[in-house]
Amino acid sequence: MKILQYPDERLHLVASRVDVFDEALKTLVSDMLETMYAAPGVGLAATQVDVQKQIIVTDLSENRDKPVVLINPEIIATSGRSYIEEGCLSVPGIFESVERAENITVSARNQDGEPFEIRADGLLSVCIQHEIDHLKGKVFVEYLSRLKQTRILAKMKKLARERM
Ligand code: GNR
Ligand code: NI
Repeated sequence: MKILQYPDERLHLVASRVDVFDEALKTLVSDMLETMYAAPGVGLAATQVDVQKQIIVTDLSENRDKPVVLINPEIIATSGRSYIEEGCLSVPGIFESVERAENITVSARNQDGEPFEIRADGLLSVCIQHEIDHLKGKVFVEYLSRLKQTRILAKMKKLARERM
């Protein structure tokens, strides 16, 4: 699938909850995983592939064989603060740290519609918070200073020109 590039306005659309867990959803999840592995990235939100549904895929395993699929994710508890340098497949070449919760508990469903809870810390915690932001239409660079955002926009526009 094609990954939208910042500042594409579709990155600001808000995703809707998934209420039908059918074969089409499984196909979409598997296409998203393939897109994330090919990129390569450690996470991908449906928003980034122009699908306005609350679907996140991640895989932080070394062998890239332990996907975690989070549908309709909700952060139900947080603690602590962490600053980890983040990157984003929709904002290539930009790496900046952002304030996040250190530990999170998330409730979600898998692609079969089964509910589960996951407790995350470290990079997985940051990654899930980064992906949930995408579902709300928020890109991590929007936490940065105006000056940094202006510089990033200029860089992205230059990249877009070079792609043409
Ligand atoms: O591949 C990715 N790496 C990453 C590194 C630190 C914090 C978050 C991420 S997510 C990112 C993939 C992406 O853009 N997901 O939306
Ligand atoms: Ni991202």
